[in-house]
Amino acid sequence: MNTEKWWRNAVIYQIYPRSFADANNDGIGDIAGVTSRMDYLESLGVDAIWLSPFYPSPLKDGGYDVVDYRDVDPRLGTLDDFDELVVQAHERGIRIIVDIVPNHTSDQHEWFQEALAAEPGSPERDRYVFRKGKGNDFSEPPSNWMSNFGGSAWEPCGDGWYYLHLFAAEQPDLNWDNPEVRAEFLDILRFWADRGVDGFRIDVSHALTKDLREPLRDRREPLSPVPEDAEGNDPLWDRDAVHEIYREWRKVLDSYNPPRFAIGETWTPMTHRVFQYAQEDELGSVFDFSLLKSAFRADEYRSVIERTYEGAVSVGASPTWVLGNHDVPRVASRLGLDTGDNTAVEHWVTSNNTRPQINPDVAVRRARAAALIELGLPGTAFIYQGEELGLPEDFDLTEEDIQDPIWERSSHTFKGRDGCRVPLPWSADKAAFGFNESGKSWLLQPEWFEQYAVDKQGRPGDGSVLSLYRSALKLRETYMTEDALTSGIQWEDTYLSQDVLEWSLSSGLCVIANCSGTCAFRIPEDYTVLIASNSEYKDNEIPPMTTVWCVKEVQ
Ligand code: TEU
Ligand code: CA
Repeated sequence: MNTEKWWRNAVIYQIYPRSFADANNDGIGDIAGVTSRMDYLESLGVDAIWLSPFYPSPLKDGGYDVVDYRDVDPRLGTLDDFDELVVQAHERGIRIIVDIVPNHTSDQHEWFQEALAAEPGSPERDRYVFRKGKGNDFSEPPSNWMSNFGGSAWEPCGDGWYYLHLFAAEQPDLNWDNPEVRAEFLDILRFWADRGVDGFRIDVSHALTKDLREPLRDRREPLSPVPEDAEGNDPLWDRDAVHEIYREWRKVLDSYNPPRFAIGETWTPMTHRVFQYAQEDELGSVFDFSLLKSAFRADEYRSVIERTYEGAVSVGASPTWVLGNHDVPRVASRLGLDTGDNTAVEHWVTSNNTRPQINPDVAVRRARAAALIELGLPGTAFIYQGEELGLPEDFDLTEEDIQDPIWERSSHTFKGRDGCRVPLPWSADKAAFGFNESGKSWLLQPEWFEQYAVDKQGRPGDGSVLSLYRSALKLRETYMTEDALTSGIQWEDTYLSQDVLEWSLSSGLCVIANCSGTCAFRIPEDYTVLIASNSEYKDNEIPPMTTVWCVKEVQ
């Protein structure tokens, strides 16, 4: 048994700390707020929480611009608060994962400030990527590389020199060819592991190393974050050399008892290359966003599930499943986008700043059904805060409210990413819906958050999304065994319809998802239904857009 590898069938809950709970009433969620809600997390039944960055930061990218990797932002608390969080979580058997952002620092980081003040060619500048511009007056950027957030990836310093940033200009990229940078991050990992942290989520883990040989190579499609060379030779993304870094990290992570968990965020096409990050001597786990990107269709779900499972297992890892995070519109809206031919789900990334047309009833039914698909799969399942409440995306934020840099700098998603970062509703009748007691909130909550509040949900049998999640997580304790994970997903092709997805696990759990928008299907009498994604379910008939978990009677 893999008792050391606790994450193999774990449910990991993602917390965006600024928006979870605010203990000191200043309108910004904080570490003590997370600790204050530990009973809630325990009653939900999660195995671990992953905290998005809480480090000191000017918040030019929601905290993914770090000034000090070994401290807590004073607005979010102190290291003592963090230590207390670890104690409280561990007492309840909940593990803690922190976010490491190694591709770039904040421009306010001491190292970058030193680099700006230092001479070109100095050791201070060599921690980042500085290059002279092209042309007689150096007025052209050193290459055609583009930032993921729009515009050139090269920011001019004013003296003919430029620095590289694959995200916001306030997020200069580190130079991972520099041994000092490598040593620093090994030390940061030790700092948090020594404080009792159980694992790490690695931000843009496929970036880090770049091809910085002169002359710099232009990219064919400068903006695309998709590697243009499938075999590790893109100048920026998913280069072979990045794996050396993680082999070094793994030695540090394995020097702890138990070994520390790590998962790479590798937002790149799902090819065999992605799973290299999940090799045992590297990070050991990698995010797979295919389920999140999939249309709500049986055939598409089946092919992404097969690919994810096989890819992970081929390197000895456990598959990972995600329906949402702080970067994408919430699943309870996203799945209601395409009411027609059901193929337009990708639309949310290229929405050109037009308001998506959502059918809310379809969205919520599908989100419930998708939850039981996700949680019915063996492997590591992620829940993004608020998903367990069925919380939809807030598309009504005003220009003054929005803080996400994507909003100004690219047409990545409609209104950027803040619509999924609105502070959670805890109590329907309180100011700021119980996010704090002052009623202040760094992002205004819409009035309709009331109906999604935690205290409006979760009573056994109330048919709420929260009850659904709690029941599903409870059932996972019985059915998501190590044997179910290693024996694999047995697909049943034989009956019903092409709109129906059915698989079973060696533990006896059988999952049936009806992805049809209109037809109901009757399942045989010898199936006992344990849980259904919507409360209309009765008499072994699965309504449209519904998933059930069942067990077959033993003959
Ligand atoms: O995201 C990595 C990333 O590639 C994002 O640009 C992603 O493609 C996009 O948000 C999808 O809509 C990570 C963090 O999750 C994100 O919040 C940060 O902004 C980014 O890294 C830079 O640190
Ligand atoms: Ca606060």
